[in-house]
Amino acid sequence: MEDQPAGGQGAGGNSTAPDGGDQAPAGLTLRYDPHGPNRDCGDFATQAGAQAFFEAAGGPARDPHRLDHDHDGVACESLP
Ligand SMILES: [Ca+2]
Repeated sequence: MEDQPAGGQGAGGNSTAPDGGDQAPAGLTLRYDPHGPNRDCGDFATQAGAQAFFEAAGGPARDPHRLDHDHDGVACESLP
C-alpha cells in the first residue's frame, strides 16, 4: 500500500519507481499511476480491474478519473 501525498507537487527527485516491464498485456489490471493518462471505463476489461484502479486513485472521495459517475462507490458497473 502506498501513501500518496495529498495534492501538490512534493514528489521531489525520487524517480526510482519499480519499472519491471511496462508491456502489460491488454486486459490485465491497470496499475494506478498518478502521472498516467486519464482513464475511462473503456480502458478496463473488467469491473474488478476498474474498481482496483478506482480505489488506488483515491476511491469515491476523489475519483480523479471519474470512473464512478453515480458516486455509489462502485466503479464502472457497466463492465463485466
Ligand atoms: Ca457507480
